[in-house]
Amino acid sequence: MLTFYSDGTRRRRARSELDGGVLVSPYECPERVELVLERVRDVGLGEVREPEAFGLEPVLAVHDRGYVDFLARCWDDWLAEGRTGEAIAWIWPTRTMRDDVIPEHIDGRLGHYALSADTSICEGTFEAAMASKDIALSAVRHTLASGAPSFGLCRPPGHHAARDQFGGYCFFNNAAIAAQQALDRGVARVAILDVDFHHGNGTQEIFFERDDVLFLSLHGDPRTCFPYFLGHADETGRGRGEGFNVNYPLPPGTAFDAWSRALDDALARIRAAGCELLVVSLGVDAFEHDPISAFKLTSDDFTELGRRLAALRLPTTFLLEGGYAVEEIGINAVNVLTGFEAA
Ligand code: SP5
Ligand code: ZN
Repeated sequence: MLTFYSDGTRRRRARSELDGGVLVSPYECPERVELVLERVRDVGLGEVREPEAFGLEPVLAVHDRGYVDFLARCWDDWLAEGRTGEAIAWIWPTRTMRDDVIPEHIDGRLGHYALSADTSICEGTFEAAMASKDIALSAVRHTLASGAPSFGLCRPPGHHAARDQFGGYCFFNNAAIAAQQALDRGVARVAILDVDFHHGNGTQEIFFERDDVLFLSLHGDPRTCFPYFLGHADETGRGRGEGFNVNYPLPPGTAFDAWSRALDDALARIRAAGCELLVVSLGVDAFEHDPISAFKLTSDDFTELGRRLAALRLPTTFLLEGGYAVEEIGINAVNVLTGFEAA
C-alpha cells in the first residue's frame, strides 16, 4: 500500500494546549507522524510518496472562504497585536449572544471560528494544514485512479474541523475534502467511517444534509467525552441526508467486543448503501493506553479492524486522525493497514 507523507506536516509545532486549567505541551505533536512513518518503513508497507499541491479549490469545496482566510491570516493578525503566546480563543458567541456579525478584532474572530480552546494557532499551522489536506487528496486520487488502497499520513488531523470552525487539533477536514474530491471525480456515493475515539463532529456537520456521503462514527459518548455537544445516536441526518449519518456513542471503558459489534453494524450499513469508496478516518486513540481517551482496544485489535475493513472489498483510503499514545502510534496505525492487506 502506498503512503503519502510530507515534512510540511511538521511545520506546526505548538507549545501550548489548555488542558484541565493549565497550559501543557500539546498531545497532538509532530513526533506522531515521525513514528508512524518509521513504522511504515520498518514493516515494509510500501513506497512513501510526496503529495502533489492542489491549492485551495478542493478546500473551498467543503470549507467557508471567510474561515479559510481567517486561518491563513490568523498568526500574522495575532502577532500584529504584540502577543507573545500562541493564539487561543477565549470568548465565544454562546447561546446568549449573536453569531451573525463576525468581529474584526482577532480575539473576536478566534472565538467565531474556534469550537474549543484545546487548539492553539502558532506559526506554521496554516502551512501544516495545507500539507495535510494535500496528503489526503493525493491518497484518495491514487485510490480512485488505481483502485488500490492508500494511506494518507495526515497531520494535523481533520475530523473535528467543520465548514467554518477549527478545534480538537483540526483545521481542514481532510476526510471531507477527500470525499468531496471523489464525488467531484464521478464517484456516486462515499462512505466515511470514523474510528477515532472522538466524534467526528466536523465531518458530520459538513455532510449532515446530504445523501452522497454516508458518515458513520464510533466514539466515546458525548455525555462524557469531547466534543460533548454532538455525536448522539439520534443525529441521523436532515432532509435528503436523513439516514446517512450514523453515530455509535459508546461508554468509557468499551473494549473490542462491544466496539466491534458497532463496527460490524457500520460495515453492514456501508454495504447496504452501495458506497463506491471508503474513506477511513483512522484515529488510533481508541487504544487502551491513550492518554486522553477511554476505550480499551489493544494493538492486536487494530489488526483485526484492518481485516474487517478489507472484507468490504471497496477501494479504500485511510487518513490519519488522532492517537496520542505516541510510543505505540506507529504500531497501532500500521497494524490496521497490515491487517487490511493480509486479508
Ligand atoms: C483529532 C482528535 O483526536 N482530537 C481530540 C481533541 C481532544 N481535545 C481535548 C482533550 C482533553 C484532554 N483532557 C485529558 C485530561 C488528561 N490529562
Ligand atoms: Zn480523537
